[in-house]
Amino acid sequence: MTAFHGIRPGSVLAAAAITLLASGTGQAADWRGWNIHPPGYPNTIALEQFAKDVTDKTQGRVKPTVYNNGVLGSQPDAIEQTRNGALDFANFNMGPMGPIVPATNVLSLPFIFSGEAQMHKVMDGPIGQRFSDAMAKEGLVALSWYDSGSRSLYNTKRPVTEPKDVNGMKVRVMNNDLYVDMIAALGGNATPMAFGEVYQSLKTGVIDGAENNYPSFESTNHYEVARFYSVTNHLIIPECVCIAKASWDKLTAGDQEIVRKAAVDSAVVQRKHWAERSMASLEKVKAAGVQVNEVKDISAFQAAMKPVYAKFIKANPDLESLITDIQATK
Ligand code: BDP
Repeated sequence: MTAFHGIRPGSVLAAAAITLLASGTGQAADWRGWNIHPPGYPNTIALEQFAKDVTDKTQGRVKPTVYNNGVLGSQPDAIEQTRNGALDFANFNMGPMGPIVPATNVLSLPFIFSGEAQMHKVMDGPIGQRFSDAMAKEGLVALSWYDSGSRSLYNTKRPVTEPKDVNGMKVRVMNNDLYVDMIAALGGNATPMAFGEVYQSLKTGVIDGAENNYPSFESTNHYEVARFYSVTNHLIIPECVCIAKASWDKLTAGDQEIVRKAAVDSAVVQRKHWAERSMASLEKVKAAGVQVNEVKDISAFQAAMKPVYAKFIKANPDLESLITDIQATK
C-alpha cells in the first residue's frame, strides 16, 4: 500500500480512492483504441467523440484513447489483439472479420445489399444483432455500426466497364478469401495485403489496382497513382465499434450503458460526416484528374458472382438463411 503512504484517513485523496474501489474496477481504466484512419476522417472524428463522451460521462473511470493511422498494427492483428484484450476497443471493417467470425462473411458477399440504406436497416435491426451475437462468442462486443459506403474498383491501367476488363489484373483485396474468389470470378488475380502497403504497391506496379470507397481512395492518396475509378459498388460492408469482451466485462452495468450509448451516438456522427466526406472525396479526385466511370450493365458483374455464392453456400449451408433474410429486407 505504498501508494497510500502518508494519506490521512478522511483526506480528499483517500475518499477518491474509496470511490474508485467502490466502482468495482478498483482503478481508472485507460483504454487503448485502434483506428486505421487519419485525423479528420469521419471514423476518426466519431471515435474521438466516443472517447471524450465516455471519459466525461464515466467521470474518468474509463478513459479511452484513440490511436490513429493504424499505428497499433494491421487490421487482422488488431482484431486478434482486441479479442485477447491487449487492445480495448476499435473500429473494424467487417471484411477482415470474416476469417475470425464466419457468419460475418455474409456481409462480404458481393452485391449482398441493394444499397447503403438497406445495409443500415439490416444492421440496426434483429439481423445486425445476429452478427453481434456471433462476434461476442469470439470476444468482441459490437456496439454500433459505422458506414463504409460502397467499394468500387480502381486501377492504374484502364476504365473497367465490363468484367473482361479485369482480366489479368493484379488487384489488392482485404484479408478474406471471399475477395480472392470475387476477383478470380472476374478473371483477375487478387492479392490480400495490409491497407498501409497499397500505395507503394500501386506505385511500383506490384499490383495494378485495388478497391475501396471514395473517402479511403482519397485519404490514402491512392488516386494519385491509380487514375481510373470504375463505379462497380460491388461491396457495401458495415464497420463496427467493438469493445474487447475482457474490458467490457470489467465495467459496472452503469458504465456499460454509458459506453453503449456513446458508441451509438458516435455512429450517428460518423454517418453524417461519412455522407459529406464521400461527396467531397469524389469531387477532390475528379478535380485531380481521375477518370471516374459509371458501369452501365452492372448485372454482368452480378452474374459473374454466381459461382462465388454457390461455393460459399456449399461450404456454409448454415448461413444460407442469413443471406435470404438480408435479401428479403426491403
Ligand atoms: C477502408 C476501411 C478500413 C479498411 C480499408 C482497407 O474503412 O477499415 O482497412 O478500407 O481496404 O474503407 O483495408
